[in-house]
Amino acid sequence: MSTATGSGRLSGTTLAARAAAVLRDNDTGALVTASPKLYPHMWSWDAAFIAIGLAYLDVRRALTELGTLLAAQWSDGMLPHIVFTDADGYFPGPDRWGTDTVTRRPASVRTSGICQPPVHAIALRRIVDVARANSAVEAELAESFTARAWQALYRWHRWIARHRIAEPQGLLTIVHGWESGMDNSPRWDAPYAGVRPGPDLPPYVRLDTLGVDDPAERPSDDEYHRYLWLIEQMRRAGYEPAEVLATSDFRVGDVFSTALFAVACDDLAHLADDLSLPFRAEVADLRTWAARSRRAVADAADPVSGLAFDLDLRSGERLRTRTVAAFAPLLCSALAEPLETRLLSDLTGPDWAGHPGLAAAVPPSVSPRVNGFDPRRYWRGPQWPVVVWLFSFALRRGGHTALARRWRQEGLRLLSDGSFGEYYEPFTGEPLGSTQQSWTAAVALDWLCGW
Ligand code: 9WN
Repeated sequence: MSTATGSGRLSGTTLAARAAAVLRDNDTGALVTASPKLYPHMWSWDAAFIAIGLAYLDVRRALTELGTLLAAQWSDGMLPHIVFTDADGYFPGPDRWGTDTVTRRPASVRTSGICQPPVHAIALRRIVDVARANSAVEAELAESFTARAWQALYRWHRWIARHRIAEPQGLLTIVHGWESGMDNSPRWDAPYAGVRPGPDLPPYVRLDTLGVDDPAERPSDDEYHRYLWLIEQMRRAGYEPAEVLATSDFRVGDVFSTALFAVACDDLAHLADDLSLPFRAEVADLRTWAARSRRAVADAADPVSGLAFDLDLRSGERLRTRTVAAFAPLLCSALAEPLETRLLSDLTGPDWAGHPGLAAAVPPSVSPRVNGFDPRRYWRGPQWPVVVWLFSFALRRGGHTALARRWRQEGLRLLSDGSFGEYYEPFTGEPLGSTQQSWTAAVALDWLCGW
């Protein structure tokens, strides 16, 4: 564990203790809310990262987190992006989603009707590794959970493969910016321009802007109107996967989610092999989906820069916006040399993590040198610890150990004031959005205790 990091910053030990306190304070027993004020529910991809963080405190509790999410899985395999608690204060809540009448949703929980990036098998594999390093008892707990949960995770991946892989390109299709986890990223500006809210959109009042110091740190009202319209369209389509794809004003092939799907498929297959689980045909499917997705990311990459670009499936337009998601090939090792080195030097260079003005040398969500970069507004410029963690983790696995360690160090520097911001102003290091954000605390724990 690292020691003191400099003036005004917490030592590694204190930071880990504070991160653990965040997860404990946000714990309702069955789930850790994404944050106490702004997000008092469980979010799908947050839960995966949170489970990794929990593994350093209590493996059993980490597995419960994944179990809670899987208990909300719809009967067709979809893992919903929000599992609602009884708390008020978040909009859109379950009534607005209107999923109560959907019979594919388990009756015991209220959920949203879309999904988020499929990082759960990546988390489970990580937790198994942590458990094995901890003790034989925890290893046994994690392994037996894996044997029990494996098929549910497979069904989740199969749902994606069946309903959300758009051929011939093979990219994972999203039907709402929220499904990417990068809600208002400029990646989605062009597709959102084609979303035209109807006059019959029921009225609503935003609550999210009340949970932050400055509403300018959140998406705009105009963006929210489109977000709500897409929900309305899906609700009218009964959240039927084929009907949603046919009727949604937003249908985009997402390179970042595709790369994560490739890695998650391989990790789930690896777990079955590692534990000798009797799922040979399913493992073969997973390997096929992984290879197909990796190829789709490679095909989406520019042959000169290596940057991978999303595809608007409605207009056919390649979305050449320079955001951190364009480095998706690095997540799943999709590119051969010299393109991988090209991408790495771009991402570490002055347009990105090597920009001379950054408070911590990790990639922001959008390059400061791109028109429209906004250092304070959500996914349009700030640094997101969880994204940095994903790249550091992938780079370490891919053998780029020195860079992975550097980003771990710089990522910890970003978090070292101990407030666990949702995202950070890249030039000042100011925490923005929510504080006590659970997944930020979780990645801090992994960087501090697992490397
Ligand atoms: C909408 C919970 C979630 C994250 C997303 C992040 C934000 C929600 C919101 O918060 O999205 O899903 O209301 O803004 O963009 O990645 O999972 O932390």
